[in-house]
Amino acid sequence: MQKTLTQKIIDAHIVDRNEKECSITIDQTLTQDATGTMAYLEFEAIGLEKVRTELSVSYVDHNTLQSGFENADDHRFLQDIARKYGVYFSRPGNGICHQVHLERFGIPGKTLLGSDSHTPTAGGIAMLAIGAGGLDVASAMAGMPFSIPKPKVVGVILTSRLSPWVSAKDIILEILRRLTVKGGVGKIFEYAGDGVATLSVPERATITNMGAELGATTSIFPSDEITRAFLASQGRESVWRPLAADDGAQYDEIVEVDLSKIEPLAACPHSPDKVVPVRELAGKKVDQVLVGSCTNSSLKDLMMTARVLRGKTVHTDTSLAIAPGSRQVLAMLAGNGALADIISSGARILESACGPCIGMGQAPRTGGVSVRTFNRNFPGRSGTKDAQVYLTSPEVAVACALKGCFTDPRDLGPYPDIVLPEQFLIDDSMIIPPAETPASVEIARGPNIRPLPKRGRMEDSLELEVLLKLGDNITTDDIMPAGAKILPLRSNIDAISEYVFSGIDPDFASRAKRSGAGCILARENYGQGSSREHAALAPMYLGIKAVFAQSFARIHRSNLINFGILPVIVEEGVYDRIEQGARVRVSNITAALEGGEPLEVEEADTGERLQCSIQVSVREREILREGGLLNYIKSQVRG
Ligand code: MIC
Ligand code: SF4
Repeated sequence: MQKTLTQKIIDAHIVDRNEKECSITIDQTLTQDATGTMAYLEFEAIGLEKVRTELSVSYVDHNTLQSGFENADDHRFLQDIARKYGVYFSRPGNGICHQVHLERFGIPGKTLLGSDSHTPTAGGIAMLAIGAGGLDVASAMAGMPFSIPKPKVVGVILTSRLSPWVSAKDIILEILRRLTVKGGVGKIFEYAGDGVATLSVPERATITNMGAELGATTSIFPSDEITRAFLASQGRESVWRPLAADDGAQYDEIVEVDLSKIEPLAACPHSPDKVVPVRELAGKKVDQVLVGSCTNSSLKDLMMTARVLRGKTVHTDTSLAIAPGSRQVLAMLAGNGALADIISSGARILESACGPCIGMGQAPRTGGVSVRTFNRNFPGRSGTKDAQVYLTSPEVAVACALKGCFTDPRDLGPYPDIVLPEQFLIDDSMIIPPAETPASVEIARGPNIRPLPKRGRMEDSLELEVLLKLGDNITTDDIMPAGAKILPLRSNIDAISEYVFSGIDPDFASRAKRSGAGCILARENYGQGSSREHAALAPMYLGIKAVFAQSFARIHRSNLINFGILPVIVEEGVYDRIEQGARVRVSNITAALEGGEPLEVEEADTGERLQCSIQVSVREREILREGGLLNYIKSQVRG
């Protein structure tokens, strides 16, 4: 039978499959600092001496603003723990995890699990690369297989080629426009068609990166001569191998995209799927432009930006800041003179890190319009509650920076001719290998690194107060906000839990604590966005025992299960019947988890039955019964 590329990689890694899930072995893992401290504390709690993967890398790219001791303490902890447990450590300043991984470590055909939702970036070089919570990554580092809901494989057939000034970002924005932020749930997007050969690896990576915004499990491109040239440019041609779907392979769904028909696009506030052509926004004043993030800060993106800026000055009313995705990119821009063009234009140079993408600086002015080459524009994520954040390509962004208003970049004249070198600058001196004598490595733990909170076994019945009633597409930024003030508390659950839902309801944490046992009610796609397990762990710490929703985003749903929070599906009509402040009684939990019997849910005051169910795999039931993944893994690893 002809196979898709996805099927081939899954088959080569399969451990177990059933109707609902497939479990695969994980070759490589990556963590970043904001999720990594927890992931390594969890790995330590599992109790192994060394990681059991082919390669594990720990990056520091999120919490790089050191306005107190917390982040620096975390960096030290991460460096020590990496050396001790057999993990490579990419130092702060070396770049954003996804970009550095693509450049220095990714291998076509391998599996990668990362504690960051944009891990699918590595799909740009034909890896099956999946984002997950820290505990899932810790478990993969311990050599355990990773389970994904049995995916539907969507064939995205690209035909023709992009017009000048239209770029890879516009392709994924077009797909988001058509399919929305819920459109990819439970699916893997596999790219094919003659348009693939017109896209470089970093362009493919822009697309697979932002496939996360579709809610997709992952996205993947074939490995071809372009992949080979990319790996050769990184001095890594030896890991290349050709990989593609078989001719005639059947996809579950097909999406066709004629690249020549796409025009410059922008995602409007406050969702990556609110996409319109830039020309519809033309003339609207822009206060701030940011170029960077794991979506759009490759050498090509920044060379184009530099060429457009050459000899010009940023508009008087607009601030432009640029964060190159990796130290390799920054060093090459410095070496070839492009950095001088950028500096001369008045752009502000930021370090090679996530920076403003995660609210670490550069918050826009009150009500400001910010044009960003990033992947998320959820409300408040920029650090300014009422900012209007638009997501675009670097081409659109630089046009806006020069003109001070939304500008279709096609109005800038001919597209600059950019030739990238065949050989990139290779300098891995900021990547520290594991220690040769791990026993001698002492791990420094600053006062901000607190022990992991624990949860006991699952109760058989619960009476819960509905602490918050929410709508559709609640993001993990809503649940557990990030930004320069809150992010440094990622290793301190006691402190960070004070901020759960703080942007929506500042009283939430104290109400939850008072209540003792609570739940949340929402509609579709609850928990979309990031992989941060803090969006489950901190609510768990506050006594949240269940989330009632019509549907859940994949990673967040797993995180809830991993921390012993019941993801309860509410049937049509139930949402309208329950109000905030109501009490619900959940019973028969043990039987529902052990024997798959129905969960019994009723309104505590009236005794009226509510149509709810718990739809989990056999493995997930076992995890929930234990009260979370950590207890479950410990028993497995010991056995
Ligand atoms: C994000 O883009 O939201 C983040 C910050 O990279 C998160 C991870 C985190 O919250 O630490 C993600 O995408 O998973
Ligand atoms: Fe970092 Fe932003 Fe990418 Fe998340 S989306 S990994 S915060 S650059």
